[in-house]
Amino acid sequence: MSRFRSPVAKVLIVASLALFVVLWGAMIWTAFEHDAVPLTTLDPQGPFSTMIDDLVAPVFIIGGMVFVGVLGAVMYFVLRYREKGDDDLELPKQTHGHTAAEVAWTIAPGIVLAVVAFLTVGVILDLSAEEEGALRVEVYGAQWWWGYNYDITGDRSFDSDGDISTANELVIPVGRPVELRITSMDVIHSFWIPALNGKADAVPGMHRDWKIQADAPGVYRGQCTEFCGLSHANMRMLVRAIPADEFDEWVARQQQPAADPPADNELAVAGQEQFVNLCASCHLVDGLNNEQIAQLHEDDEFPLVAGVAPDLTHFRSRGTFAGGIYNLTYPNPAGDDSPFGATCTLEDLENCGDPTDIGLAGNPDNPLYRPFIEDWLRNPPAMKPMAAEEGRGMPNLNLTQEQIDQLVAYLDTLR
Ligand code: HEC
Ligand SMILES: [Cu+2]
Repeated sequence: MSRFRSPVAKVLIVASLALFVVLWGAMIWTAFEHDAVPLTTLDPQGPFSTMIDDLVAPVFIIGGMVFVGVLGAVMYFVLRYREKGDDDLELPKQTHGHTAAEVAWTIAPGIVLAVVAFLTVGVILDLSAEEEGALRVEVYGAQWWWGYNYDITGDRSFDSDGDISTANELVIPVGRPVELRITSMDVIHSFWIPALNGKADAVPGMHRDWKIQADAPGVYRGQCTEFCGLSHANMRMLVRAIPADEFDEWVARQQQPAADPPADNELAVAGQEQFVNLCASCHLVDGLNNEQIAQLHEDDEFPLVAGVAPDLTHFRSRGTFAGGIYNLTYPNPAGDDSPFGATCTLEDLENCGDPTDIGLAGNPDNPLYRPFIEDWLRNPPAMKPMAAEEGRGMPNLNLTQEQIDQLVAYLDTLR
Protein backbone atom coordinates (compact mmCIF):
# COMPACT_ATOMS: atom_id res chain seq x y z
CA MET A 1 0.00 0.00 0.00
CA SER A 2 1.35 3.42 -0.96
CA ARG A 3 2.16 5.81 1.86
CA PHE A 4 0.01 8.48 0.22
CA ARG A 5 -3.04 6.52 1.15
CA SER A 6 -2.36 6.45 4.88
CA PRO A 7 -5.18 7.97 7.00
CA VAL A 8 -2.88 10.76 8.22
CA ALA A 9 -2.08 11.82 4.65
CA LYS A 10 -5.76 11.78 3.78
CA VAL A 11 -6.63 13.99 6.75
CA LEU A 12 -3.82 16.39 5.79
CA ILE A 13 -4.98 16.61 2.21
CA VAL A 14 -8.62 17.23 3.17
CA ALA A 15 -7.55 19.78 5.81
CA SER A 16 -5.39 21.77 3.42
CA LEU A 17 -8.12 21.75 0.79
CA ALA A 18 -10.58 23.03 3.38
CA LEU A 19 -8.15 25.74 4.47
CA PHE A 20 -7.71 26.78 0.86
CA VAL A 21 -11.47 27.06 0.36
CA VAL A 22 -11.91 29.03 3.60
CA LEU A 23 -9.11 31.52 2.76
CA TRP A 24 -10.38 31.94 -0.77
CA GLY A 25 -13.90 32.52 0.51
CA ALA A 26 -12.69 35.03 3.10
CA MET A 27 -10.81 36.94 0.41
CA ILE A 28 -13.85 37.15 -1.85
CA TRP A 29 -16.09 38.03 1.06
CA THR A 30 -13.88 40.96 2.19
CA ALA A 31 -13.67 42.18 -1.40
CA PHE A 32 -17.44 42.63 -1.42
CA GLU A 33 -17.81 43.87 2.16
CA HIS A 34 -17.59 47.54 1.19
CA ASP A 35 -18.30 49.11 4.55
CA ALA A 36 -15.38 47.30 6.12
CA VAL A 37 -13.11 48.17 3.20
CA PRO A 38 -13.33 51.86 2.26
CA LEU A 39 -10.61 51.53 -0.38
CA THR A 40 -12.36 49.09 -2.68
CA THR A 41 -12.30 49.36 -6.46
CA LEU A 42 -15.36 47.12 -6.68
CA ASP A 43 -17.79 49.83 -5.65
CA PRO A 44 -17.35 52.54 -8.32
CA GLN A 45 -18.95 55.94 -7.60
CA GLY A 46 -18.17 57.77 -10.83
CA PRO A 47 -18.05 57.22 -14.60
CA PHE A 48 -14.29 56.55 -14.82
CA SER A 49 -14.17 54.00 -12.03
CA THR A 50 -17.28 52.44 -13.58
CA MET A 51 -15.44 52.02 -16.90
CA ILE A 52 -12.75 50.10 -15.04
CA ASP A 53 -15.30 48.04 -13.16
CA ASP A 54 -17.09 47.23 -16.44
CA LEU A 55 -13.76 45.96 -17.77
CA VAL A 56 -12.92 43.96 -14.67
CA ALA A 57 -16.17 41.99 -14.82
CA PRO A 58 -15.79 40.42 -18.31
CA VAL A 59 -12.04 39.87 -17.85
CA PHE A 60 -12.75 38.19 -14.52
CA ILE A 61 -15.35 35.96 -16.19
CA ILE A 62 -12.97 35.02 -19.02
CA GLY A 63 -10.20 34.39 -16.51
CA GLY A 64 -12.60 32.39 -14.36
CA MET A 65 -13.60 30.19 -17.29
CA VAL A 66 -9.95 29.48 -18.14
CA PHE A 67 -9.25 28.81 -14.46
CA VAL A 68 -12.11 26.34 -14.10
CA GLY A 69 -11.30 24.69 -17.44
CA VAL A 70 -7.59 24.21 -16.76
CA LEU A 71 -8.00 23.16 -13.13
CA GLY A 72 -10.94 20.92 -14.02
CA ALA A 73 -8.78 19.13 -16.60
CA VAL A 74 -5.91 18.82 -14.13
CA MET A 75 -8.21 17.37 -11.47
CA TYR A 76 -9.73 14.95 -13.97
CA PHE A 77 -6.37 13.64 -15.11
CA VAL A 78 -5.01 13.46 -11.58
CA LEU A 79 -7.93 11.31 -10.49
CA ARG A 80 -8.30 9.32 -13.68
CA TYR A 81 -4.64 8.33 -13.91
CA ARG A 82 -3.72 8.26 -10.22
CA GLU A 83 -1.54 5.43 -9.00
CA LYS A 84 -3.94 2.81 -7.69
CA GLY A 85 -1.53 0.67 -5.75
CA ASP A 86 -1.65 -2.30 -8.14
CA ASP A 87 1.33 -3.20 -10.22
CA ASP A 88 0.01 -2.93 -13.76
CA LEU A 89 0.61 0.83 -14.24
CA GLU A 90 -1.78 2.08 -16.93
CA LEU A 91 -0.10 4.87 -18.92
CA PRO A 92 -2.29 7.23 -20.97
CA LYS A 93 -1.78 7.28 -24.71
CA GLN A 94 1.48 9.17 -25.33
CA THR A 95 1.12 11.91 -27.94
CA HIS A 96 3.96 13.81 -29.55
CA GLY A 97 4.07 16.11 -32.53
CA HIS A 98 0.29 16.36 -32.94
CA THR A 99 0.16 19.44 -35.21
CA ALA A 100 -3.56 20.10 -34.89
CA ALA A 101 -3.42 19.99 -31.07
CA GLU A 102 -0.38 22.25 -30.95
CA VAL A 103 -1.93 24.82 -33.27
CA ALA A 104 -5.15 24.71 -31.25
CA TRP A 105 -3.53 25.31 -27.87
CA THR A 106 -1.46 28.15 -29.27
CA ILE A 107 -4.31 29.91 -31.04
CA ALA A 108 -6.91 29.52 -28.29
CA PRO A 109 -4.96 31.50 -25.62
CA GLY A 110 -3.99 33.97 -28.35
CA ILE A 111 -7.65 34.65 -29.05
CA VAL A 112 -8.44 34.99 -25.35
CA LEU A 113 -5.58 37.47 -24.86
CA ALA A 114 -6.56 39.41 -27.99
CA VAL A 115 -10.12 39.83 -26.67
CA VAL A 116 -8.83 41.00 -23.27
CA ALA A 117 -6.34 43.37 -24.93
CA PHE A 118 -9.05 44.81 -27.18
CA LEU A 119 -11.32 45.54 -24.21
CA THR A 120 -8.42 46.94 -22.16
CA VAL A 121 -7.06 49.29 -24.83
CA GLY A 122 -10.58 50.65 -25.38
CA VAL A 123 -10.90 51.54 -21.72
CA ILE A 124 -7.39 53.05 -21.59
CA LEU A 125 -8.27 55.31 -24.52
CA ASP A 126 -11.58 56.33 -22.94
CA LEU A 127 -9.82 57.06 -19.67
CA SER A 128 -7.25 59.31 -21.29
CA ALA A 129 -9.71 61.25 -23.48
CA GLU A 130 -10.09 64.94 -22.64
CA GLU A 131 -13.35 65.92 -21.00
CA GLU A 132 -15.55 68.81 -22.06
CA GLY A 133 -16.00 71.47 -19.38
CA ALA A 134 -13.64 69.87 -16.92
CA LEU A 135 -12.29 71.57 -13.82
CA ARG A 136 -8.48 71.45 -13.82
CA VAL A 137 -6.51 70.76 -10.66
CA GLU A 138 -2.79 70.27 -10.19
CA VAL A 139 -2.13 67.56 -7.61
CA TYR A 140 1.27 67.23 -5.95
CA GLY A 141 2.53 64.68 -3.52
CA ALA A 142 5.02 65.65 -0.82
CA GLN A 143 6.34 63.62 2.10
CA TRP A 144 3.73 62.87 3.49
CA TRP A 145 0.69 64.78 2.36
CA TRP A 146 -1.07 66.01 -0.82
CA GLY A 147 -1.44 69.55 -2.17
CA TYR A 148 -3.92 70.87 -4.76
CA ASN A 149 -3.75 73.94 -7.00
CA TYR A 150 -7.01 74.75 -8.81
CA ASP A 151 -7.18 76.49 -12.17
CA ILE A 152 -10.37 78.39 -11.34
CA THR A 153 -9.85 81.08 -13.97
CA GLY A 154 -9.58 78.48 -16.73
CA ASP A 155 -6.40 79.96 -18.27
CA ARG A 156 -4.51 76.64 -17.93
CA SER A 157 -2.23 78.11 -15.27
CA PHE A 158 -2.56 77.20 -11.60
CA ASP A 159 -1.31 80.40 -10.01
CA SER A 160 -3.17 83.25 -11.68
CA ASP A 161 -5.17 85.72 -9.63
CA GLY A 162 -8.31 83.88 -8.56
CA ASP A 163 -6.77 80.41 -8.57
CA ILE A 164 -6.76 78.61 -5.24
CA SER A 165 -4.62 76.16 -3.27
CA THR A 166 -5.46 73.70 -0.55
CA ALA A 167 -4.14 70.47 0.95
CA ASN A 168 -5.15 66.88 1.68
CA GLU A 169 -8.87 67.34 1.01
CA LEU A 170 -9.76 67.74 -2.65
CA VAL A 171 -13.14 69.45 -2.93
CA ILE A 172 -14.90 68.87 -6.26
CA PRO A 173 -18.33 69.61 -7.76
CA VAL A 174 -20.63 66.61 -8.20
CA GLY A 175 -21.22 65.42 -11.75
CA ARG A 176 -18.43 67.47 -13.35
CA PRO A 177 -15.25 65.88 -14.66
CA VAL A 178 -12.08 66.99 -12.90
CA GLU A 179 -8.83 66.78 -14.83
CA LEU A 180 -5.83 66.23 -12.60
CA ARG A 181 -2.23 67.04 -13.42
CA ILE A 182 -0.34 64.89 -10.99
CA THR A 183 3.24 65.51 -9.93
CA SER A 184 5.52 65.23 -6.91
CA MET A 185 7.73 67.61 -4.96
CA ASP A 186 10.21 64.99 -3.75
CA VAL A 187 9.98 61.23 -4.30
CA ILE A 188 7.54 59.10 -6.28
CA HIS A 189 4.05 58.90 -4.80
CA SER A 190 0.85 57.50 -6.27
CA PHE A 191 -2.58 59.11 -6.22
CA TRP A 192 -5.49 56.74 -5.76
CA ILE A 193 -9.15 57.38 -4.99
CA PRO A 194 -10.48 53.89 -5.75
CA ALA A 195 -14.15 54.90 -5.85
CA LEU A 196 -13.41 57.50 -8.56
CA ASN A 197 -10.59 56.06 -10.71
CA GLY A 198 -7.50 53.87 -10.67
CA LYS A 199 -3.98 54.81 -9.56
CA ALA A 200 -1.72 57.39 -11.15
CA ASP A 201 1.91 57.82 -10.17
CA ALA A 202 3.17 61.20 -8.99
CA VAL A 203 6.70 61.56 -10.35
CA PRO A 204 8.95 64.55 -9.58
CA GLY A 205 9.63 66.68 -12.64
CA MET A 206 6.81 65.12 -14.64
CA HIS A 207 3.07 65.60 -14.98
CA ARG A 208 0.66 62.73 -15.31
CA ASP A 209 -2.81 63.58 -16.66
CA TRP A 210 -5.61 61.86 -14.86
CA LYS A 211 -9.27 62.48 -14.16
CA ILE A 212 -11.96 61.81 -11.62
CA GLN A 213 -15.67 62.47 -11.34
CA ALA A 214 -18.17 61.72 -8.59
CA ASP A 215 -21.81 60.92 -9.33
CA ALA A 216 -23.13 61.84 -5.90
CA PRO A 217 -22.15 64.06 -2.97
CA GLY A 218 -19.94 62.28 -0.50
CA VAL A 219 -16.49 61.69 0.91
CA TYR A 220 -14.25 59.37 -1.09
CA ARG A 221 -11.10 58.17 0.58
CA GLY A 222 -7.71 57.57 -0.94
CA GLN A 223 -4.22 56.48 -0.05
CA CYS A 224 -0.74 57.02 -1.47
CA THR A 225 0.10 53.70 -3.10
CA GLU A 226 3.78 54.08 -3.96
CA PHE A 227 6.12 53.47 -1.04
CA CYS A 228 7.52 56.92 -0.27
CA GLY A 229 9.33 56.57 3.03
CA LEU A 230 8.61 56.72 6.73
CA SER A 231 4.98 57.86 6.78
CA HIS A 232 3.87 56.36 3.50
CA ALA A 233 1.00 54.58 5.24
CA ASN A 234 -0.07 57.89 6.79
CA MET A 235 -0.26 59.66 3.45
CA ARG A 236 -3.97 59.58 2.82
CA MET A 237 -6.28 61.98 1.10
CA LEU A 238 -9.96 62.42 0.57
CA VAL A 239 -12.22 63.85 -2.06
CA ARG A 240 -15.24 65.81 -0.86
CA ALA A 241 -17.80 66.01 -3.65
CA ILE A 242 -20.42 68.71 -3.16
CA PRO A 243 -23.24 70.08 -5.35
CA ALA A 244 -22.16 72.63 -7.96
CA ASP A 245 -23.73 75.65 -6.23
CA GLU A 246 -22.08 74.77 -2.92
CA PHE A 247 -18.83 74.30 -4.79
CA ASP A 248 -19.07 77.83 -6.21
CA GLU A 249 -19.58 79.18 -2.69
CA TRP A 250 -16.62 77.17 -1.47
CA VAL A 251 -14.44 78.55 -4.26
CA ALA A 252 -15.52 82.12 -3.51
CA ARG A 253 -14.47 81.65 0.13
CA GLN A 254 -11.16 80.01 -0.81
CA GLN A 255 -10.35 82.92 -3.13
CA GLN A 256 -10.40 85.34 -0.19
CA PRO A 257 -7.07 85.92 1.53
CA ALA A 258 -7.13 85.18 5.26
CA ALA A 259 -8.54 88.03 7.33
CA ASP A 260 -6.77 89.15 10.50
CA PRO A 261 -8.54 87.76 13.59
CA PRO A 262 -11.02 90.21 15.16
CA ALA A 263 -9.33 92.45 17.77
CA ASP A 264 -11.56 91.20 20.60
CA ASN A 265 -10.37 87.63 20.04
CA GLU A 266 -7.20 88.24 22.04
CA LEU A 267 -6.14 84.61 22.06
CA ALA A 268 -6.26 84.46 18.25
CA VAL A 269 -4.50 87.80 17.85
CA ALA A 270 -1.67 86.47 20.02
CA GLY A 271 -1.77 83.24 18.01
CA GLN A 272 -1.26 85.13 14.76
CA GLU A 273 1.86 86.71 16.23
CA GLN A 274 3.16 83.29 17.27
CA PHE A 275 2.39 82.05 13.78
CA VAL A 276 4.40 84.82 12.15
CA ASN A 277 7.36 84.05 14.42
CA LEU A 278 7.30 80.25 14.44
CA CYS A 279 5.39 78.88 11.48
CA ALA A 280 5.52 81.40 8.66
CA SER A 281 8.86 80.12 7.37
CA CYS A 282 7.10 76.95 6.17
CA HIS A 283 3.33 77.50 5.95
CA LEU A 284 1.64 80.02 3.68
CA VAL A 285 -1.37 81.92 4.97
CA ASP A 286 -2.43 83.94 1.95
CA GLY A 287 -2.60 87.61 2.88
CA LEU A 288 -0.21 87.21 5.82
CA ASN A 289 3.20 85.97 4.71
CA ASN A 290 3.16 85.70 0.89
CA GLU A 291 6.27 87.85 0.55
CA GLN A 292 8.21 85.91 3.17
CA ILE A 293 7.54 82.58 1.43
CA ALA A 294 8.33 84.04 -2.00
CA GLN A 295 11.62 85.41 -0.65
CA LEU A 296 12.59 82.04 0.85
CA HIS A 297 12.09 80.45 -2.54
CA GLU A 298 14.00 83.18 -4.31
CA ASP A 299 16.93 82.76 -1.93
CA ASP A 300 16.64 78.99 -2.24
CA GLU A 301 16.36 78.75 1.54
CA PHE A 302 13.05 76.99 1.97
CA PRO A 303 13.48 74.77 5.04
CA LEU A 304 11.86 71.65 3.58
CA VAL A 305 13.16 69.22 0.94
CA ALA A 306 9.80 69.30 -0.82
CA GLY A 307 9.81 73.11 -0.89
CA VAL A 308 6.23 73.21 0.35
CA ALA A 309 4.22 72.75 3.54
CA PRO A 310 0.42 72.54 3.58
CA ASP A 311 -1.29 75.84 2.73
CA LEU A 312 -3.08 76.92 5.90
CA THR A 313 -5.01 79.93 4.50
CA HIS A 314 -8.36 78.17 4.99
CA PHE A 315 -7.19 75.36 7.24
CA ARG A 316 -10.43 75.33 9.21
CA SER A 317 -12.42 74.64 6.03
CA ARG A 318 -11.01 71.10 6.11
CA GLY A 319 -12.35 68.32 8.28
CA THR A 320 -9.13 66.33 8.61
CA PHE A 321 -5.41 67.09 8.70
CA ALA A 322 -1.90 65.59 8.53
CA GLY A 323 -2.49 63.51 5.43
CA GLY A 324 -6.13 62.89 6.34
CA ILE A 325 -5.26 60.75 9.34
CA TYR A 326 -6.76 62.95 12.10
CA ASN A 327 -10.15 64.57 12.39
CA LEU A 328 -9.93 68.33 12.84
CA THR A 329 -13.64 68.61 13.61
CA TYR A 330 -16.32 66.32 14.90
CA PRO A 331 -17.74 64.15 12.13
CA ASN A 332 -21.49 63.89 11.66
CA PRO A 333 -24.22 62.59 13.90
CA ALA A 334 -23.93 58.83 14.10
CA GLY A 335 -26.24 57.20 11.63
CA ASP A 336 -26.35 60.13 9.25
CA ASP A 337 -24.46 58.98 6.21
CA SER A 338 -24.65 62.30 4.38
CA PRO A 339 -21.37 64.10 5.02
CA PHE A 340 -23.02 67.46 4.50
CA GLY A 341 -26.68 67.07 5.40
CA ALA A 342 -26.59 67.46 9.15
CA THR A 343 -24.34 69.67 11.19
CA CYS A 344 -23.62 68.93 14.81
CA THR A 345 -23.70 71.77 17.31
CA LEU A 346 -21.52 72.64 20.27
CA GLU A 347 -24.50 71.98 22.55
CA ASP A 348 -25.12 68.57 21.10
CA LEU A 349 -21.69 66.99 20.84
CA GLU A 350 -23.02 63.61 21.90
CA ASN A 351 -24.65 63.14 18.53
CA CYS A 352 -21.67 64.30 16.54
CA GLY A 353 -20.05 60.92 15.98
CA ASP A 354 -16.74 59.68 17.34
CA PRO A 355 -13.98 62.14 16.38
CA THR A 356 -11.31 59.51 16.98
CA ASP A 357 -12.85 57.35 14.26
CA ILE A 358 -11.16 58.66 11.15
CA GLY A 359 -13.45 56.42 9.11
CA LEU A 360 -16.02 59.14 9.86
CA ALA A 361 -14.30 62.03 8.11
CA GLY A 362 -14.68 65.33 9.93
CA ASN A 363 -17.25 67.76 8.56
CA PRO A 364 -15.64 71.22 8.23
CA ASP A 365 -18.87 72.91 9.36
CA ASN A 366 -18.81 71.09 12.67
CA PRO A 367 -17.16 72.23 15.93
CA LEU A 368 -13.40 71.96 16.25
CA TYR A 369 -12.16 68.79 17.94
CA ARG A 370 -9.21 70.10 19.93
CA PRO A 371 -7.23 67.11 21.26
CA PHE A 372 -5.64 66.04 17.98
CA ILE A 373 -4.64 69.49 16.76
CA GLU A 374 -3.25 70.36 20.21
CA ASP A 375 -1.23 67.13 20.29
CA TRP A 376 -0.03 67.87 16.77
CA LEU A 377 1.35 71.26 17.78
CA ARG A 378 2.83 69.82 20.97
CA ASN A 379 4.84 67.16 19.14
CA PRO A 380 4.10 66.45 15.45
CA PRO A 381 6.57 63.54 15.01
CA ALA A 382 4.82 61.74 17.89
CA MET A 383 1.55 61.95 15.95
CA LYS A 384 3.02 60.86 12.63
CA PRO A 385 6.51 59.48 12.04
CA MET A 386 8.53 62.13 10.18
CA ALA A 387 12.20 62.85 9.54
CA ALA A 388 12.05 66.53 10.40
CA GLU A 389 15.80 66.76 11.02
CA GLU A 390 16.23 65.93 7.32
CA GLY A 391 13.68 68.53 6.25
CA ARG A 392 10.93 66.00 5.72
CA GLY A 393 7.88 66.73 7.85
CA MET A 394 7.05 69.14 10.63
CA PRO A 395 9.54 69.42 13.52
CA ASN A 396 8.72 69.53 17.22
CA LEU A 397 8.83 73.24 18.08
CA ASN A 398 8.62 72.69 21.86
CA LEU A 399 5.65 74.98 22.26
CA THR A 400 4.17 75.80 25.68
CA GLN A 401 0.50 75.11 26.39
CA GLU A 402 -0.13 78.86 26.27
CA GLN A 403 1.37 79.09 22.78
CA ILE A 404 -0.65 76.07 21.69
CA ASP A 405 -3.91 77.62 22.95
CA GLN A 406 -3.12 80.83 21.09
CA LEU A 407 -2.19 79.02 17.86
CA VAL A 408 -5.30 76.80 17.94
CA ALA A 409 -7.44 79.92 18.46
CA TYR A 410 -5.76 81.49 15.43
CA LEU A 411 -6.06 78.38 13.23
CA ASP A 412 -9.76 78.25 14.20
CA THR A 413 -10.26 81.65 12.53
CA LEU A 414 -8.82 80.46 9.21
CA ARG A 415 -12.14 79.58 7.61
C1 HEC B 1 10.00 73.29 9.10
C2 HEC B 1 8.75 73.56 8.50
C3 HEC B 1 7.51 73.69 9.37
C4 HEC B 1 7.30 74.56 10.42
C5 HEC B 1 8.29 75.56 11.00
C6 HEC B 1 5.95 74.35 10.85
N1 HEC B 1 5.36 73.36 10.10
FE1 HEC B 1 3.44 72.77 10.23
N2 HEC B 1 3.77 71.35 8.85
C7 HEC B 1 4.95 71.17 8.15
C8 HEC B 1 4.81 70.04 7.28
C9 HEC B 1 5.86 69.49 6.33
C10 HEC B 1 3.51 69.54 7.48
C11 HEC B 1 2.87 68.33 6.78
C12 HEC B 1 3.05 67.14 7.67
C13 HEC B 1 2.32 65.93 7.16
O1 HEC B 1 1.07 65.93 7.16
O2 HEC B 1 2.99 64.97 6.78
C14 HEC B 1 2.88 70.39 8.44
C15 HEC B 1 1.57 70.25 8.86
C16 HEC B 1 0.91 71.17 9.66
C17 HEC B 1 -0.51 71.17 9.91
C18 HEC B 1 -1.52 70.21 9.30
C19 HEC B 1 -1.93 70.77 7.94
C20 HEC B 1 -2.84 69.88 7.14
O3 HEC B 1 -3.71 70.39 6.44
O4 HEC B 1 -2.68 68.66 7.17
C21 HEC B 1 -0.77 72.23 10.73
C22 HEC B 1 -2.11 72.67 11.27
C23 HEC B 1 0.48 72.87 11.00
N3 HEC B 1 1.48 72.21 10.33
C24 HEC B 1 0.63 73.98 11.81
C25 HEC B 1 1.85 74.56 12.11
C26 HEC B 1 2.01 75.60 13.07
C27 HEC B 1 0.89 76.25 13.86
C28 HEC B 1 3.35 75.90 13.11
C29 HEC B 1 4.05 76.91 13.98
C30 HEC B 1 3.92 76.70 15.39
C31 HEC B 1 4.01 75.03 12.14
N4 HEC B 1 3.07 74.24 11.58
C32 HEC B 1 5.36 75.06 11.88
C33 HEC B 1 6.08 71.95 8.26
C34 HEC B 1 6.28 72.94 9.19
CU1 LIG C 1 3.47 58.95 -0.82
